Amino acid sequence: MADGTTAADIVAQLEALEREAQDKLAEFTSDSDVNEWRTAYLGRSGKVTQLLRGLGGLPKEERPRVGQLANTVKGRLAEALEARQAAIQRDQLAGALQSEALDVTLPGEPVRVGQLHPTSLVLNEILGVFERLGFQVVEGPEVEWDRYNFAMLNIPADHPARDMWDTFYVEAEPTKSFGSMLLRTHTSPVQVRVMEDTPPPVRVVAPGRVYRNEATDASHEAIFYQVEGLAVDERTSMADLKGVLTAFAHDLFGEKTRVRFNCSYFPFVEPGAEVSISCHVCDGGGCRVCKHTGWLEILGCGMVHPSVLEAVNYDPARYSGFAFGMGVERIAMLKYGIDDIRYFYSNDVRFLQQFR
Ligand code: FA5
Repeated sequence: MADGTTAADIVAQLEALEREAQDKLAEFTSDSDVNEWRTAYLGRSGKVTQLLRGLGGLPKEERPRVGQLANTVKGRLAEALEARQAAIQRDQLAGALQSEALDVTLPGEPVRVGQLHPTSLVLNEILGVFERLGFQVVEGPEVEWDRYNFAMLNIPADHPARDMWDTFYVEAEPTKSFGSMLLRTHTSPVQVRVMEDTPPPVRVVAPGRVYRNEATDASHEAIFYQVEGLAVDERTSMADLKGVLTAFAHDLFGEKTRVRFNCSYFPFVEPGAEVSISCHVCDGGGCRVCKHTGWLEILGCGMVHPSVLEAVNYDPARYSGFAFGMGVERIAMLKYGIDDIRYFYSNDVRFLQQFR
């Protein structure tokens, strides 16, 4: 050979190269190290290839043997590379499994479960009492016609009683028979809708949201809930009204609760009354909650006015009925001892979570 390199030299170099390559490979722990190694030893201009270039200088008969050995070395290095890559992947997986290990026996994060709003809780309770007394639950629209909210309830246009229920009007063309469109101020229009659609006898309760153009304070909201009640039949009397509302008060506030009926005025009933219950805080003795009267007002009621019966084509000579309307939040305030109605809709979860 021109530079004096013999086949034995090349074989020795090949063996040294293999040892060096195997030693380095064994130390690698990452894919990027391995890739560099592949280029350095097995790549096109890698060390093994360079060594093989020297083959050309060997005598012809020695070249196949040395060439074969070189290929064997190349093959072994390729195998070692594969084995190392597999080992690296195994190690990485084992590491990940350990660091991301999940203890399935640990208690989980509690899921936050919602709950019913105090208004819904009390509303359900109120409806439950009346359902047991044989009343059916019905609903009416919140956006209502003047005809149902006022006119058919014996409150004609310009009647001063309208001042009691100032509301928000909807921009819609008033019609001759239905008048303007507005947000209902009470659930009483549902009385009219039910009687228009159903021949007597009727016995219904109508829950729902009502609206008033009203400055809010501790006992007044501009949007709140009412439950309306209506019972019409032959010979329905004030005694039935008193019996039903007394049973209701006893069911909701306890048997010991005393119930008081005071004269009051609503254009759609005659006679009209306001119902109060004995204060559950002081048991009627007088305290801050009942403003030292011993009584708490819960609703308005009365015997359905004959003009209302006539307006829905019920014969007032044959049929009579009673009606009542209560504020749901006010009842919830009494039941739970809440002293400001504005807590209900201020979205304070700390307040809402107290009621189940
Ligand atoms: C009425 O709304 C009549 N429709 C009730 C009625 C029905 C009388 C059937 C006769 C026959 P009043 O405006 O008083 O009446 O309201 C009834 C109840 O709603 C009140 O007793 C009170 O509990 C509640 N309420 C009234 N205004 C508010 C308000 N701004 N915020 C919260 N609750 C209210």
